Amino acid sequence: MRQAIASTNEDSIRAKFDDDGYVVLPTVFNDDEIAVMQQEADFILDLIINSSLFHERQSRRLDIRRNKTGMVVRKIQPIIDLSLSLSRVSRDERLIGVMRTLMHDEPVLMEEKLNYKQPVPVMKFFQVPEDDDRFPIHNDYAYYLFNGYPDSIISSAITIDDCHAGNGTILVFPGTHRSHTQHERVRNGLEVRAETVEMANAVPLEVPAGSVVLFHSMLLHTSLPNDSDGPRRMMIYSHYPKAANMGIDIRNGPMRLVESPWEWGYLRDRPSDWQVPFKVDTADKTTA
Ligand SMILES: O=C(O)CCC(=O)C(=O)O
Ligand SMILES: [Fe+2]
Repeated sequence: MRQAIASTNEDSIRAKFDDDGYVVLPTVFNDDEIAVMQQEADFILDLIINSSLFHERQSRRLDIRRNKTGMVVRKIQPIIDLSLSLSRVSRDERLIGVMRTLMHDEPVLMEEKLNYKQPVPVMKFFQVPEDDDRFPIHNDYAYYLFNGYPDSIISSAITIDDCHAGNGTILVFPGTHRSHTQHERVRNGLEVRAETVEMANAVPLEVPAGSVVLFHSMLLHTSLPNDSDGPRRMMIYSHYPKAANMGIDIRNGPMRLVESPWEWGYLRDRPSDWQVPFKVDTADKTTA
């Protein structure tokens, strides 16, 4: 497999993005900022799982799976209405400035998610079929197409843990962003046909916590299950160029409206002696 190469100045960032469809900006966020992101990720995980258990109703924000070893939280989406710090990150000039250069326009947030790939104890309440935390080979534009969104959307993945082949980091297929690849519907979403790509051309994003990886919406990517015993957390924000005039929070707004009363209900109504059933356990397993 090839190595992901980091870029640091504007010309090389643009050249790399244009050539390969992605660019790595290593350690943009410092250790203190990473620690805050980790605390926020823990807070959101605690809130979403415990409020689901409290109400005996699974939050629609939660993507949780039963795998061979137990359970794994694959993703929580959307999330910035639950965390002031992670909301601020979506507007951070260190992200927005580079995107503005690449888009030639003002980036506007379209959606955001926190991909945890975090092992959790088996909780019988969550009735989910056996599955794992991989993401099939796809580009994000295949999803945007359904809504008629433009291919000029750029996603930025911010690593909250060190990411490497052993914990299910993202694998990208450089250069595949130049045209859209046909997808097929599979159990987990959308996927390209296996013969479309050579796995030998996949580049693992082996990057430390606090890095930013900017992706073109048509770049093919995938990830394998996280085989480590700690989480592999990445925030992924997607921004559109203002000229595309897509409105505010079209994709996730309705979900926030449905879910937030359940979360407020949990925070306000749980008895003070209620034994919290789920405790986040990342203490000595995070890799930042
Ligand atoms: O987090 C990952 O490994 C991949 C995520 C991804 O491709 C997506 O959420 O669209
Ligand atoms: Fe994706």
